Amino acid sequence: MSYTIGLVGKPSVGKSTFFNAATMNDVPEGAYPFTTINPTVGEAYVRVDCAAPEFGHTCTPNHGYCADGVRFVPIKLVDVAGLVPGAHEGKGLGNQFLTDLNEADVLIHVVDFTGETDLEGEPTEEHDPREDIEFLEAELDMWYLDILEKGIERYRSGYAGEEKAIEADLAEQMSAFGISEEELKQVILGLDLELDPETWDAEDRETLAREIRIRTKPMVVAANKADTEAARENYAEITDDPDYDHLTVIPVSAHAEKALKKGHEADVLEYRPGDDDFEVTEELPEAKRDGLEQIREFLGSFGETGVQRAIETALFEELGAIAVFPGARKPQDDGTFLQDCFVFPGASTAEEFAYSLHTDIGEGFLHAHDVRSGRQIGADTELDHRDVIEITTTN
Ligand SMILES: Nc1nc2c(ncn2[C@@H]2O[C@H](COP(=O)(O)OP(=O)(O)OP(=O)(O)O)[C@@H](O)[C@H]2O)c(=O)[nH]1
Ligand SMILES: [Mg+2]
Repeated sequence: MSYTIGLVGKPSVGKSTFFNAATMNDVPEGAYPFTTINPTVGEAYVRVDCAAPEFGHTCTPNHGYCADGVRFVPIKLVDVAGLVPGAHEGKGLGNQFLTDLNEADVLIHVVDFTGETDLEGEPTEEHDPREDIEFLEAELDMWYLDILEKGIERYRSGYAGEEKAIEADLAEQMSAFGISEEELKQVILGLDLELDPETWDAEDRETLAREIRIRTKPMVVAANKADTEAARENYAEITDDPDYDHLTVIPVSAHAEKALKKGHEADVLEYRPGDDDFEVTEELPEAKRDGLEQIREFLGSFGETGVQRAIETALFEELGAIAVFPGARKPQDDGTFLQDCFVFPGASTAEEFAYSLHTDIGEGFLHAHDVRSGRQIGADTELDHRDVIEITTTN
């Protein structure tokens, strides 16, 4: 399986710039709203400390790449059109692209922290980025509520005479949310609601829609344009505001990440995505040098450009995913080593891991070994991040 991360936010916040920086694509960027209309899916990466050096080996990745002991494991990133207030009623480009976001397992909300764009993405001054955070959550909630209302409507019209469990039927109607029957039941009961839509009033339905949204679309905030003074001031203020403690806010400069990656590609500097420094390897004109020194200062104060951190925080912390290496206790004859590194749900068991590799491997599961310790582990053992696991099957 592969995870998809969706970039959301109002127009002109830097979603496409972030996307290009992370995936080295070239989708149009512009200081005017709705530069992006159609969604683009690209390959970005999450960093995982490679396990190969612990075995005195270098790895041979099938997907992504490895740079000085850091595996860059591919994941999908989606860039969509900007979202404006009222999108769920068709404002701006409407909510067609919300449907594109349905595929996303987790969201990065890109926010222009300079305060220099209004809620429609038009230039302004001293706009409070907190409003962006509020509006986006509200807009997503209304989109969820629309789907929930439709699900309830369909459930009502189809229910008569059916013997199916109520939550099974409701979960089916709400499959657009990507929520399982069991999860839906938990959410409903967790809110002290009955398993019967007829008993829910308007407020219950709103609360339920919001709860389903929070469960199915975890989110981090990328405080973008942090290379500007204005954005840094807002970042300091908002991360100090106790009302926003529940959010994970990561300072980001999509511009800086893009400049460093382009420089690396053009062989004028050496930079590994997510690192806290880089090395200029060519003579450069003064203006370029100055620009790079400013980026170096930024890295000095924030530790990195924030693009990698935002992606990894979304996947590993908000979503709780883990990365596991399928391995073998004996060396492979063909000289390959740790070819794969898979990202999948945290708390997965050895058997679930086997199934995620292939149904046949899952079905034939006999036992597994932790390759580091050589110890045998059972089917129900929960795996940890960076485990190296060998599966033995009956076939
Ligand atoms: N200073 C600064 N400007 C940025 C950064 N990222 C993006 N921008 C600028 O912000 C403007 C909008 O960038 P886009 O990437 O087109 O924004 P978007 O969110 O994709 O916009 P829509 O497609 O219209 O929704 C452009 O002028 C970018 O150059 C950044 O990290 N720092
Ligand atoms: Mg765009």
